[in-house]
Amino acid sequence: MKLYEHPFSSAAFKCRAVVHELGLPVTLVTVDMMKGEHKSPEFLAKNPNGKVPTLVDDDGFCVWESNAILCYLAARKPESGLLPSDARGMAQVQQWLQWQATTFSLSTGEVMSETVYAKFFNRAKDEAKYAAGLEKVRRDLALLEKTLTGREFLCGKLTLADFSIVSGLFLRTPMGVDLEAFPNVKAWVNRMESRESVRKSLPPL
Ligand SMILES: N[C@@H](CCC(=O)N[C@@H](CS)C(=O)NCC(=O)O)C(=O)O
Repeated sequence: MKLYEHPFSSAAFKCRAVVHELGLPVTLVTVDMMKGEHKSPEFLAKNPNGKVPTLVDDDGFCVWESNAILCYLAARKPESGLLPSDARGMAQVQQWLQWQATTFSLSTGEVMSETVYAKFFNRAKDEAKYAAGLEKVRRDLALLEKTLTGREFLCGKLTLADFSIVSGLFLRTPMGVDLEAFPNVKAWVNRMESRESVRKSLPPL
């Protein structure tokens, strides 16, 4: 399998972490986004959205959207328990994957846009947009804080939900996101970032 990705993409980061966690034979292929490789006809044939990450299996089967890629990877090793097969366990993981895609990726994306991306693209930070984004991130962190009361992981034990959601926080320092007011979240992020699979997936910052 090949994972087309970029070191600074949070969506790619979670896929790399699950690849390492499961020890799957996946070759990482960096897509040169500055050169627009992700919009080339060759890449669009794999993912018509022109985005990373994109996974291509050995027989040419393609899957895109990072949370779908996580499910495809976890299905290779069901014994890992990262994607439970019982109805309730699976629904709980899906609940968090969908919350990540529809809610947390948007709030963290707004903050990232006014910090990391603004700096990268040499554009001025819009303070009002930044403040509004940060408020939404804090709203989401409060939900995670409550969920993590008395639990080590979001669904009780380690699942795809943890990898998917923690990916929104790996750039928290340049994003100006402070976890001091969220001790359960802080402990959980530290727990996740102490895993070798996650550490190996962090980009050189
Ligand atoms: N919802 C997608 C988001 C993927 C995404 O937005 N990737 C960014 C990099 S983090 C990208 O490829 N952007 C290029 C573009 O939108 O043109 C996922 O989870 O895979």
